[in-house]
Amino acid sequence: MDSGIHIVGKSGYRDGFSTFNPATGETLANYQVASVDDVADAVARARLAQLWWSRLPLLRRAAVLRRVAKLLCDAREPLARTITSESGKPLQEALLNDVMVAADAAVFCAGNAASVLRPQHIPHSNPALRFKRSQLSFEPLGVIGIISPWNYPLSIPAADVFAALVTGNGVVLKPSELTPQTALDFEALFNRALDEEALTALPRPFQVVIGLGLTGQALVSSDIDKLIFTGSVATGRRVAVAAANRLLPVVLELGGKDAMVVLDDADLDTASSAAVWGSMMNAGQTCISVERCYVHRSIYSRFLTLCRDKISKLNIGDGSLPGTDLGPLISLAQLQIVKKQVEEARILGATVHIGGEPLPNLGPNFYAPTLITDLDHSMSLMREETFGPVLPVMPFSTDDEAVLFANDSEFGLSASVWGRTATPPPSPVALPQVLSWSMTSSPPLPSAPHRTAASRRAASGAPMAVSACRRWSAPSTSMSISFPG
Ligand code: TXE
Repeated sequence: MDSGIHIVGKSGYRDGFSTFNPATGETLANYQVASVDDVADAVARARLAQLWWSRLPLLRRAAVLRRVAKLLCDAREPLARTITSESGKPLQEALLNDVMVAADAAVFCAGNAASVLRPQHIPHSNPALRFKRSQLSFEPLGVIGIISPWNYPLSIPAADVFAALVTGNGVVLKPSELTPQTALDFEALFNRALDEEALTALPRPFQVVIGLGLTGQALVSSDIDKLIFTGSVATGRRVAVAAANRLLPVVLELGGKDAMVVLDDADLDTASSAAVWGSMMNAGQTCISVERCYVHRSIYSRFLTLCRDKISKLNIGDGSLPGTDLGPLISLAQLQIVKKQVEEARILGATVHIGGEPLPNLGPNFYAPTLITDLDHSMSLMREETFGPVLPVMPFSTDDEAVLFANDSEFGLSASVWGRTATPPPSPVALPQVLSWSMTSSPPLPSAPHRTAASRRAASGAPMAVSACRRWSAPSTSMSISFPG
């Protein structure tokens, strides 16, 4: 049960698998794996549906999304329960960071698609084209493939699903094998919204295929027109190679090692709360979580005392129980990654102030929230994505040193700087690899990219942004002639 799933059958392909509650280890459900043919069928259905869906006026597609937002809000409690049972996160996080973020994304896409996709006049001054008018319009690409992870099983795919659909595309989603039910519930909810909008035509533009990595591979090789993949660097690299082989445009979001910098004039109570929340939320399994914290030497020991105190008060347990602050990790495999990084750091001289070990008495995948210091950048804990409830803190002496530390990473996704000055010295310009930057730690907004084009290996593309709809469209130029008189 290492990976959190149990494969029934020899190859795990054309067979079935089971899902487990990460808090208790109990079996949740069994699923059939979608084969290459099943994936091809789903893509063909989405393509057929795209014909009628793309011909609907944009306002009608937006109305469907608004209906989805309402249904998400109405079904928030059962949806949150499903998310918690599959992912382990506390119910309030499932509600706020998955269900409500998804509803927000639906409303945002519905409200902004028309202006983002509005055709644009292309001005020119060529006298030879005096009687010609050019226009740039944004046509849907066709069918978008989405491969998504387990850490935000609803909000991560939903933002992309909505942007792609409102633009007039069909969508085929392959969710993580650890959280398939959330995706199936989402698909059912979207289809209900179609019915309620009197759009009962079949087939449906949004299709979900369930399976393991091979099903994802089948989607990459299928007849889709663009792909977004969110997951690990290793799998992302394989996906990029497979996509390159067939010249499939692909957007990759592969995680991060986000730095938090606390300046000497920061409000320590607020900054320490943010560090604890930013590193522990969703048991640290967030691509924009606080993975490294750099604190000015003059406030370092006070900051550590505050963090230690706040971590010691966290209520660890089954996320479905009221009052739980911190749930389990998603799987034993994820727990092993965290354990290995902390152990290695300890052997190399790190000091664990609190935590630093699994909590098997609570369940198979629990890891104690951990505060750790005496670190350096040779340690995997400071270089590789940890994706666990660990807050590593290092002191710095000057702003330049803080910037050097923050930039010393192969990843680049987001960062935060904490201080009282309106424009802190380590500005976004000084953190060149950071793709989004904030004075606070916050959940992503549908209107702002937290994933942007980058040469760093973490991300490419900015799907959760105002421009998201354009990413799922093909800009096309048309020219018309109008002679005077
Ligand atoms: O990811 P995988 P895993 C990071 C995090 C974590 C690590 C591993 O550090 O420890 O990745 O997580 C599908 N072709 N993130 O193992 O394997 C798979 O079925 C096509 C960061 O869960 O990358 C699932 O749907 N698809 C991240 C998805 O890829 C394939 C969130 C992700 O699985 C495939 C999650 C293949 N060959 C993990 N193999 C973030 N950025 O938030 C697997 N898949």
